[in-house]
Amino acid sequence: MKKTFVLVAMFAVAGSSSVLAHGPSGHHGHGGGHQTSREGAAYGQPGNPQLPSRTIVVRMMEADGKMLFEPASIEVRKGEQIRFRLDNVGALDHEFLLGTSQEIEEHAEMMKAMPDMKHDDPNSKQVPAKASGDLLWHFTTAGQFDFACLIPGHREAGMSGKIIVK
Ligand SMILES: [Cu+2]
Repeated sequence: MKKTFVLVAMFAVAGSSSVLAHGPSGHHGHGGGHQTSREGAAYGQPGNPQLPSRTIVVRMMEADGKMLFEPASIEVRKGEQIRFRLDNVGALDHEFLLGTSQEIEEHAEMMKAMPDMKHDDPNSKQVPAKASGDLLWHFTTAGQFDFACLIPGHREAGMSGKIIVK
Protein backbone atom coordinates (compact mmCIF):
# COMPACT_ATOMS: atom_id res chain seq x y z
CA MET A 1 0.00 0.00 0.00
CA LYS A 2 2.69 2.42 1.05
CA LYS A 3 4.82 1.47 -1.95
CA THR A 4 2.03 2.35 -4.34
CA PHE A 5 1.68 5.74 -2.77
CA VAL A 6 5.40 6.44 -3.16
CA LEU A 7 5.30 5.51 -6.82
CA VAL A 8 2.35 7.76 -7.42
CA ALA A 9 4.09 10.58 -5.59
CA MET A 10 7.23 10.14 -7.69
CA PHE A 11 5.14 10.30 -10.81
CA ALA A 12 3.51 13.49 -9.63
CA VAL A 13 6.92 14.97 -8.89
CA ALA A 14 8.21 14.09 -12.34
CA GLY A 15 5.14 15.75 -13.80
CA SER A 16 5.65 18.95 -11.87
CA SER A 17 9.26 19.04 -12.94
CA SER A 18 8.31 19.34 -16.56
CA VAL A 19 5.93 22.09 -15.57
CA LEU A 20 8.82 23.91 -13.94
CA ALA A 21 11.13 23.31 -16.86
CA HIS A 22 8.70 24.61 -19.45
CA GLY A 23 6.44 26.59 -17.20
CA PRO A 24 6.48 30.26 -16.23
CA SER A 25 9.52 30.62 -18.38
CA GLY A 26 11.27 33.63 -19.75
CA HIS A 27 12.73 31.41 -22.43
CA HIS A 28 9.51 31.24 -24.36
CA GLY A 29 8.35 34.77 -23.67
CA HIS A 30 5.57 35.82 -21.35
CA GLY A 31 1.87 35.21 -21.26
CA GLY A 32 0.08 33.42 -24.01
CA GLY A 33 -1.76 30.18 -23.96
CA HIS A 34 1.04 27.79 -23.09
CA GLN A 35 -0.82 25.00 -21.40
CA THR A 36 1.49 24.78 -18.41
CA SER A 37 2.09 28.48 -17.88
CA ARG A 38 -0.57 28.86 -15.20
CA GLU A 39 0.75 26.03 -13.11
CA GLY A 40 3.64 26.24 -10.72
CA ALA A 41 3.27 29.97 -10.37
CA ALA A 42 0.97 30.45 -7.40
CA TYR A 43 3.67 32.79 -6.14
CA GLY A 44 3.83 35.00 -9.21
CA GLN A 45 5.73 35.12 -12.47
CA PRO A 46 9.19 35.85 -13.83
CA GLY A 47 9.99 39.55 -13.61
CA ASN A 48 10.15 41.94 -16.50
CA PRO A 49 13.52 43.71 -16.61
CA GLN A 50 11.90 46.70 -18.36
CA LEU A 51 9.84 47.48 -15.28
CA PRO A 52 11.01 48.93 -11.96
CA SER A 53 12.03 46.59 -9.20
CA ARG A 54 13.15 46.69 -5.59
CA THR A 55 16.43 44.97 -4.81
CA ILE A 56 16.68 42.68 -1.81
CA VAL A 57 20.11 41.31 -0.94
CA VAL A 58 20.08 37.71 0.24
CA ARG A 59 23.32 36.26 1.51
CA MET A 60 24.06 32.55 1.32
CA MET A 61 26.62 31.08 3.67
CA GLU A 62 27.81 28.35 5.97
CA ALA A 63 28.32 29.16 9.65
CA ASP A 64 28.93 27.02 12.74
CA GLY A 65 28.03 23.78 11.00
CA LYS A 66 24.87 25.28 9.55
CA MET A 67 23.97 26.65 6.17
CA LEU A 68 21.70 29.61 5.88
CA PHE A 69 20.11 32.44 4.00
CA GLU A 70 20.20 35.87 5.49
CA PRO A 71 17.61 37.22 5.83
CA ALA A 72 15.53 34.05 6.17
CA SER A 73 12.28 35.98 6.23
CA ILE A 74 11.34 38.51 3.56
CA GLU A 75 8.25 40.63 3.25
CA VAL A 76 7.05 42.08 -0.03
CA ARG A 77 3.91 43.79 -1.24
CA LYS A 78 1.56 42.16 -3.68
CA GLY A 79 2.33 43.47 -7.15
CA GLU A 80 5.92 44.26 -6.29
CA GLN A 81 8.74 43.21 -8.54
CA ILE A 82 11.77 42.07 -6.59
CA ARG A 83 15.31 41.68 -7.78
CA PHE A 84 16.94 39.19 -5.42
CA ARG A 85 20.64 39.84 -5.36
CA LEU A 86 22.06 36.55 -4.22
CA ASP A 87 25.47 36.92 -2.63
CA ASN A 88 27.07 33.59 -1.96
CA VAL A 89 29.68 34.46 0.65
CA GLY A 90 30.19 30.81 1.54
CA ALA A 91 32.80 28.27 0.53
CA LEU A 92 30.27 26.01 -1.20
CA ASP A 93 27.99 26.41 -4.18
CA HIS A 94 24.39 27.18 -3.28
CA GLU A 95 21.11 27.81 -5.00
CA PHE A 96 18.00 29.85 -4.42
CA LEU A 97 14.73 28.26 -5.42
CA LEU A 98 11.41 29.98 -4.97
CA GLY A 99 8.15 28.08 -4.65
CA THR A 100 5.22 27.00 -2.59
CA SER A 101 6.12 24.85 0.39
CA GLN A 102 4.56 21.83 -1.33
CA GLU A 103 6.51 22.43 -4.51
CA ILE A 104 9.76 22.75 -2.61
CA GLU A 105 9.00 19.60 -0.67
CA GLU A 106 8.38 17.68 -3.90
CA HIS A 107 11.40 19.14 -5.57
CA ALA A 108 13.59 18.22 -2.60
CA GLU A 109 12.47 14.60 -2.87
CA MET A 110 13.33 14.61 -6.54
CA MET A 111 16.77 16.09 -5.82
CA LYS A 112 17.43 13.22 -3.42
CA ALA A 113 16.61 10.76 -6.20
CA MET A 114 18.67 12.69 -8.76
CA PRO A 115 21.35 14.62 -6.85
CA ASP A 116 23.07 15.82 -10.00
CA MET A 117 19.98 17.47 -11.38
CA LYS A 118 20.55 21.09 -12.28
CA HIS A 119 17.85 23.70 -12.24
CA ASP A 120 17.48 26.17 -15.01
CA ASP A 121 14.13 27.73 -14.31
CA PRO A 122 13.12 31.36 -13.89
CA ASN A 123 12.27 30.68 -10.23
CA SER A 124 15.70 29.33 -9.34
CA LYS A 125 19.31 30.43 -9.48
CA GLN A 126 22.49 28.55 -8.79
CA VAL A 127 25.26 30.66 -7.32
CA PRO A 128 28.83 29.33 -7.18
CA ALA A 129 30.92 29.93 -4.06
CA LYS A 130 32.06 33.55 -3.69
CA ALA A 131 29.87 34.64 -6.59
CA SER A 132 26.66 36.60 -6.97
CA GLY A 133 23.52 36.04 -8.97
CA ASP A 134 20.28 37.83 -9.74
CA LEU A 135 16.73 36.58 -9.80
CA LEU A 136 13.91 38.87 -10.85
CA TRP A 137 10.43 37.92 -9.74
CA HIS A 138 7.03 39.58 -9.88
CA PHE A 139 4.88 38.73 -6.85
CA THR A 140 1.31 38.86 -8.08
CA THR A 141 -0.46 36.97 -5.33
CA ALA A 142 -0.70 37.52 -1.59
CA GLY A 143 0.34 34.61 0.56
CA GLN A 144 3.23 32.88 2.17
CA PHE A 145 5.83 31.22 0.01
CA ASP A 146 9.14 29.53 0.56
CA PHE A 147 12.65 29.59 -0.74
CA ALA A 148 15.34 27.02 -0.22
CA CYS A 149 18.61 25.58 -1.40
CA LEU A 150 17.88 22.07 -2.60
CA ILE A 151 21.43 20.87 -3.02
CA PRO A 152 21.15 17.65 -1.00
CA GLY A 153 21.75 18.28 2.69
CA HIS A 154 21.63 22.06 2.50
CA ARG A 155 17.98 22.60 3.31
CA GLU A 156 18.33 20.15 6.19
CA ALA A 157 21.28 22.19 7.44
CA GLY A 158 19.13 25.31 7.56
CA MET A 159 18.97 26.74 4.06
CA SER A 160 15.35 27.72 3.79
CA GLY A 161 13.29 30.84 4.29
CA LYS A 162 9.89 32.46 3.97
CA ILE A 163 8.51 35.12 1.70
CA ILE A 164 5.38 36.84 2.91
CA VAL A 165 3.46 38.68 0.20
CA LYS A 166 0.98 41.18 1.61
CU1 LIG B 1 23.11 25.46 -0.38
